[in-house]
Amino acid sequence: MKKAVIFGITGQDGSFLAEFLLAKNYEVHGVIRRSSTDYRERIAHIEGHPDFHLHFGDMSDSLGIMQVIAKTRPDEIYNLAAQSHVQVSFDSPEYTANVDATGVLRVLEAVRTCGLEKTCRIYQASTSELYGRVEAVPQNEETPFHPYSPYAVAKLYGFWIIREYRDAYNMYCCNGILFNHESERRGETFVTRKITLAAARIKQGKQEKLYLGNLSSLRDWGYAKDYVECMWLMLQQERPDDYVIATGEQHSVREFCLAAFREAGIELEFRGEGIHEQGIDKATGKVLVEVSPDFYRPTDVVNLLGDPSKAKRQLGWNPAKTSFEELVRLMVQADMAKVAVERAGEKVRINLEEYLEKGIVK
Ligand code: NAP
Ligand code: F7E
Repeated sequence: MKKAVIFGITGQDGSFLAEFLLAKNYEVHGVIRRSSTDYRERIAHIEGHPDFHLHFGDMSDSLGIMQVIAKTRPDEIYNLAAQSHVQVSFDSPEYTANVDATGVLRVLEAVRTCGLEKTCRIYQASTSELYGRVEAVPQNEETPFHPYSPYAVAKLYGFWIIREYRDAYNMYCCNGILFNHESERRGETFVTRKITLAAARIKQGKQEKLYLGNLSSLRDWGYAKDYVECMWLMLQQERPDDYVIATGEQHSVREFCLAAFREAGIELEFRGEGIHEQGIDKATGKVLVEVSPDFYRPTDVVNLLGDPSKAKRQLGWNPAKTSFEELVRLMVQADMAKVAVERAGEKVRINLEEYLEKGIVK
């Protein structure tokens, strides 16, 4: 039985990856940090599984990381832990650097200190944000990086320290350069989930309006559940390497909005420009979407489109498993169901098992 440690187990990707590895008969060890509130809803349904274990640890704490690795002596480590919100990184740049940059180094050094550098394979959650102020479209493994936020600059360190340890110590370390991937478990302040939740709440009369930032920003959005398979595939190859994971299809925030509201039963049309642009309900003439400068970033990444040819060729991965339309549909349907049982002003836990049974969530 293989043993895996997942840093970032409580996040969107961590929860999908844990399910994926348990289905492959791994012993899965997740690292969580202490919090005064319940933040384990994404993994609540697998807690209690005989091969699933949790440990306390924080990416800013070398000793904690070392202890988890020494205790578990894993075959594979997936480092998904990060302060992952780009806008937040402008407000907390030092913390973001500590967790997203130095945190990666702490994991690598812990593996060496425990004498596991010859046996333990490491996956690092790198990101399309590294392309930042893009120098070519589409982006592949050869495209130069131009990070354009404190988050991306921190992740650039993570990318290069993984490469360095691969070369210097011959360790099996890989970077997955993942483009945006979303799901019904996506954090509620990322733009896709913010839109699907708002579409569901507006449709059900529980919200008046949605305020967004740059509607013209372009992203290559995939389904998170499809992407965790690549993380695992990268660690099963003969040699370690870095891979772009993307769908190869691009849409704007505006297009995502139109598709999500349509799925919720509202036909929108956008009128106006820049800060004055509005999304109007065609049936009623009501303004449902407005632009707010609060959601503009000091520097924004606006043209991401990935070329997943290498992952397709070398990992045998299918980037077209879940289409853009299916992704929007599954997110909106999950939020319509969630909002239906939500009382005004109260957040309700998503009962994923129930949703799975009803086929609302794949
Ligand atoms: P997410 O939902 O924000 O999850 C981040 C995880 O990291 C959570 O489990 C969080 O724990 C944990 N974490 C944050 N700070 C930590 C700390 N100081 N110590 C220990 N754990 C900490 O992110 P995601 O969407 O699953 O993304 C997973 C990884 O891929 C991240 O590294 C992200 O930067 C990267 N990435 C994401 C995308 C994407 O589109 N989703 C694309 C490319 C790369 P709490 O629950 O306690 O906050
Ligand atoms: O923004 C624009 C915003 O916050 C996407 C993280 O997982 O993917 C994610 O980072 C775009 C940006 O994701 C709003 O300006 C407009 O251009 O959903 P997001 P992100 O910044 O791309 C990458 C690959 C990661 O690595 C990160 O960890 O949408 N946008 N209006 C908005 N964004 C937000 N959040 N909220 C708005 O109201």
